Amino acid sequence: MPTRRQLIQTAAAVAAGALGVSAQAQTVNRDRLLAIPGPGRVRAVLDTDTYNEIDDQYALAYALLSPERLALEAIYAAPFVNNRSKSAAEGMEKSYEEILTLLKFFSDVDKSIAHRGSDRFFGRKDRPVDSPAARDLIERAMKPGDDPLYVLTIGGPVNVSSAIMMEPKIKDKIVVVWLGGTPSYWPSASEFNLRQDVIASQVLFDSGVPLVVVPTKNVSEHLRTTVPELEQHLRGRSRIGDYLYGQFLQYFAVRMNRQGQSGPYPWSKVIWDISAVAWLNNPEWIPSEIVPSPVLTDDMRWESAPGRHNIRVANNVDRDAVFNDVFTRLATLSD
Ligand SMILES: [Ca+2]
Repeated sequence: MPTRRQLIQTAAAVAAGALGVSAQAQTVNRDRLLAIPGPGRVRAVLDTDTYNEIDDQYALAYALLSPERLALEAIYAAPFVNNRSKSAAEGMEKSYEEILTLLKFFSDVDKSIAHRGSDRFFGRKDRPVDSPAARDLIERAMKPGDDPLYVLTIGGPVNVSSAIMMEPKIKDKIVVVWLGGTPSYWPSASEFNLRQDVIASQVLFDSGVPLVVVPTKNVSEHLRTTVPELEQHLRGRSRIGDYLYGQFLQYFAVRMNRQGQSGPYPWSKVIWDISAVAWLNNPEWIPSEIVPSPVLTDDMRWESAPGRHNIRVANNVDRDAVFNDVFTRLATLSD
């Protein structure tokens, strides 16, 4: 007769074995989801702090104008705090309103595609923020089928990280494509999207969710454009092109004023957020590699640690190819 102690040891060994198998299955599934997506249409949602400056608007229009590649099922408003918003709730609400403003250009898109997101940031690591966006993402991700849902996240990742914590099973069903942070060789991890909510950003790197990161420094910051370029490729091509051009001019005027520039100045502006959409439209434009996930410290630095799972990280951008695609598609939206 086995003793009680032996029975407990056997049960523990079986449990550990099962855990090992499940961890292995999770790794196999993550590697499958991190593969470069093949041709054809993919399911996607867009998580955007739309009103924080003037680049999310391009990304949203770009996503909706890529229908042969992206089946865009939902758009989530993300919170932000900067000189355009004093609180997470205000930033999220302004983003939601900006999404609705942009959707007016798309008469064939149902407005119910837009969802409000988190009205606050993470206060503690174990307290996700419940929101209509997080709930919609969970419901959408858990639909039966093998096709992953690409979560294009172009703001602070509060909505998606909350959804991952509320229903960890979505990690087997989604791929998060996050525009944010810096390359892990950079001395600081700090950047606007990441520092909006450091805890939410840590969840992305620690949860094991299939993650594609498009860093800002030295990668998406290549995506700069200028007033003369937009005059040539955007202005007068479509109503939405004129809207985006107008926002760009306003932004330009404020910046020049702030810098005390009155004469001609070779100013350019990064349109960061189009990178996440561009990676799906053509992954060759934004080359990437599989690397162990870095650890994001509380004081916003990158550290390496043994035994970390893999993520995919972009390391370059073909700026001309991406803007050519963006401008061509924006010109196709008839009034
Ligand atoms: Ca953004």
